Amino acid sequence: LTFETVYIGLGSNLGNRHQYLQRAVDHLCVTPELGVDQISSVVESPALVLPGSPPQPHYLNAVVACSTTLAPVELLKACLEIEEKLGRTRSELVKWEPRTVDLDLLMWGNRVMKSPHLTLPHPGLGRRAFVLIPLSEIAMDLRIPAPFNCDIRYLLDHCPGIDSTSLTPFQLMISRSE
Ligand code: PH2
Ligand code: MG
Ligand code: MG
Repeated sequence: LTFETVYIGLGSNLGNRHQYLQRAVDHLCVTPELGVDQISSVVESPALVLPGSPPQPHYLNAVVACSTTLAPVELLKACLEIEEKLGRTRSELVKWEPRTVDLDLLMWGNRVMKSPHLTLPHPGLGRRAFVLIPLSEIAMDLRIPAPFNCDIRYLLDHCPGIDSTSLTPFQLMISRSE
């Protein structure tokens, strides 16, 4: 059985944002064939919105490192199920609506893939301070494969929005069931 190290980005900008992130972690912790190994700090940033769309509440974001035997698409499905359990709704028309919780598969080992439903590594990873800051905290030496082909530090050094992304005192805990 091979365990892959995977990184999942968590985000929330609706309702009790901290509680939604913790509940997402709790659901990951009880997901079969998956263990949560590390959790980053929680950062806050203005919502990145598509050009021309109305402003949105600020986001809390964090990144978790997990070990799993789930294949990429199985893991994606598990993440979508957690979003659904936590009241996430998706509009057919509007992309990037405010959401209770968002779980994004950032990296699955060093797998590179592009399909209509899943691209690895996550295509937005290099331009998102709210991903790179927490990710670098738990995986500073991580090398990101194609099309990035560089390490986290390089991406951080070239990322916009660093100054508008701040650490918060919120903490997320790995829930251990006896
Ligand atoms: N996620 C989005 C769109 N915009 N902005 C911030 N600050 N954080 C996010 O997680 C985020 C966003 C789409 O998933
Ligand atoms: Mg997202
Ligand atoms: Mg998403």
